[in-house]
Amino acid sequence: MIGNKDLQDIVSMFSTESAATSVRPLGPGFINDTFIVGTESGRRYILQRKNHNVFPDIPGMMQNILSVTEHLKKKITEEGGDPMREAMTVVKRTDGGLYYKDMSGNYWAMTVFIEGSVTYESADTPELAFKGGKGIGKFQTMLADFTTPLNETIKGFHNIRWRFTQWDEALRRDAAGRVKNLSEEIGWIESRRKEMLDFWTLVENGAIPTRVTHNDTKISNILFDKNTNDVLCVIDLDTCMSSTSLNDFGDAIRSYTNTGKEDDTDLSRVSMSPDMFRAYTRGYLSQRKDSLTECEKEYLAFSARYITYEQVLRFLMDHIDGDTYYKTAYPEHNLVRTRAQYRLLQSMESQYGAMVDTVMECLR
Ligand code: GN1
Ligand code: MG
Repeated sequence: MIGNKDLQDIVSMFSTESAATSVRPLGPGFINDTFIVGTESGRRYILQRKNHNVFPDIPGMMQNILSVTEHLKKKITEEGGDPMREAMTVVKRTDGGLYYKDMSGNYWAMTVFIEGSVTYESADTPELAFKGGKGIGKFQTMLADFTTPLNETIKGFHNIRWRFTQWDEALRRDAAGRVKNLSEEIGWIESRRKEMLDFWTLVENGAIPTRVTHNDTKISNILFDKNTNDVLCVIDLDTCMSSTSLNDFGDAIRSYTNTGKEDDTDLSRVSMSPDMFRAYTRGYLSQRKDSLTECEKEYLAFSARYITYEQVLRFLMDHIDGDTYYKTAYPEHNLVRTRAQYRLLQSMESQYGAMVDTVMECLR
C-alpha cells in the first residue's frame, strides 16, 4: 500500500493551484485506484493510478482523454454551458506532461474534482434513468463531429470476435485449474456464441456504424448534479474510442435496469426492470432519435443483451484466468458476478419482445 507521504509527493508533480493538504481513496472502480486530493486553496482534485496491465498504452490513453475533453469543452462553451463542470479537466504535470510515471513504474494522472456532483451505484428511480439516458445521448451528440483519430486503449474492447479469441485461449490455458467445475457456466457462453457473432458481423460489414463512444457507461461513471440530478459530466474516459453507439446504450441498460447488484449473491433480486428500460430509452432517444440509422435503432434492444452477455463472458474468463483483470473482494467474486450477470441476461432474454416494443414506442 502506498503511503500518504508518497501520494503527496506524486501530487506535487502536477500543476495544482496550491499544495495538497489531504489525499484519500475514493470510489469502487474495478480497474484503477482513485484518490481525492484536498489543497490549501480549497480546490479539490482526482488523482488516479492508472492500471497499466489493463491499459498497455497509458500515454496514448491520456492523449485520447485530452483531445476528447478539449473537444467537449469547446462544444459546452458554444452552447453556453460551464466547461469546467460539464467536462473533465486534465491537470498536467508542472512540466506539461499528461501523466507521471513513478519509480515503481506506476502511472498517475490528475483531473479537477467537480464540486456539487454526486455519483450513484444504482438507479433508484425512472427519473434518474431518464436523465442518465439523456446525458449519454448528449455526450454522443457532442462527439459526433469529433474527427481526431483515437488510440485503441484496450484491443477489441467490445468486439466479441476478439473476446472469443481470448476466451478460447483462456479455456485452453485453464490457468487456475477451474475449468473442470464450470461446465454449466461455459455452456451459457457457448450456446449463444453464434448469435453474438452474427450480430457483430453487422458491425464488421459496416451495417452498424462505428462512432466515437464512451464504452463504459455504467451509472457510477456519470456525475449527476447534486441539486437537479441532471447529468453533469460523463467521467472515466479511459475507454473513449471508436466503437458503436449501441455499446454505450447496452452497457447503461445493463447497469441502470438491474433490480439487484452486479455481484448479487441472491439471484432472486436480479432482473431487468422494464420501467427503468423505458425511462433510460426515452431519455437516450430524446437526444439521438434523429441521428441513429435504421439499423442502429433496430438493434438497440439487442445491444443490452450483447453487452450483458459480453460481461458474463469477461467475468467468467477472469475467474478462469485466476482473477488477473478485475479487482475482487473474495476468491469466488468473479464467479458470483458471472452468475448475477447471467441472471440479468436471462431476464432480458425473456422480456426481449417487450423491450423491442418499448424502443419502437420511444421512437414514435
Ligand atoms: C470496469 O473501471 P470501471 O469500474 O468503471 C470495466 C468495465 C466493466 C465494469 C463492470 C476498463 O469498469 O468494462 O463493464 O468494470 N472497465 C474496464 O462493472 O475493463
Ligand atoms: Mg469507473
